[in-house]
Amino acid sequence: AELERTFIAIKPDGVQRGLISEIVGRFERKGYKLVAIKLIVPTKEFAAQHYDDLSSRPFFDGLCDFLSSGPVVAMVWEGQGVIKYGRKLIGATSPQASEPGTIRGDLCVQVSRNIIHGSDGPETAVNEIGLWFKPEELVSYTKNDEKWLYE
Ligand code: DAT
Ligand code: MG
Repeated sequence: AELERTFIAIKPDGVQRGLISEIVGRFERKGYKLVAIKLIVPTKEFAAQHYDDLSSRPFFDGLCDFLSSGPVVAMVWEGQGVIKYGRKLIGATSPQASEPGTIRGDLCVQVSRNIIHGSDGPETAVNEIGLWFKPEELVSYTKNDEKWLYE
């Protein structure tokens, strides 16, 4: 099947608000395959590494404090077009600009509390998967529904 993979994280606000199953369910129902998942509290230094492309932005320090403030569900999802379409499922960066029907559009209000992260392209997907997971934490398996999702 399709080996494209993306890094998706439920941020501390999504975990605290009880939205893990809601978010996992949306990726699962779409037809994507979960290949890695863990619950971790990132250090602030780790958060800064994850968001290093935003280090010059005024909200950077608050963003890193927030990401490291509690448990995060780190995941890798696999499937055809999952990087780009995963971003579509998530919605725009600001929940105020996210369409209804998207995760951020349906489930949150403020840009700095937007509950989920998703890789924004093939290169960041590879980098973020490598930052958050060891290779042996990625599980390759055949899922029963693949023959119904892909021809
Ligand atoms: P995205 O998470 O949609 O990829 P991004 O990479 O531009 O967005 O920014 C990363 C996170 O930083 C974003 O999810 C929430 C936070 N953020 C972005 N713009 C912000 C702003 N203007 N004020 C506060 N936080 C912001
Ligand atoms: Mg981003």
